Amino acid sequence: MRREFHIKGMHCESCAVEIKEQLGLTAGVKDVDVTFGGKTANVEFDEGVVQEKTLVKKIQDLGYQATVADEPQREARGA
Ligand SMILES: [Cu+2]
Repeated sequence: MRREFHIKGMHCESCAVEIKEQLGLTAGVKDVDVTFGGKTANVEFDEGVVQEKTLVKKIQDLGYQATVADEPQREARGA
């Protein structure tokens, strides 16, 4: 599944890079895109391996506030 997370506390582009790297190292995460300007992380992950709350905690552990965006992103691709 793919979920968007709102992130607070990023103060520069390297914050976004750090979050992207750390989420990318998390088991079950397939793809991560973090935008500093948009204050979001868009994460594709295997929900059988890792859960949203785990991803939120990962981001929090890095020193940022994270919440799951209310609207799940709908993907055209199947599965
Ligand atoms: Cu920074």
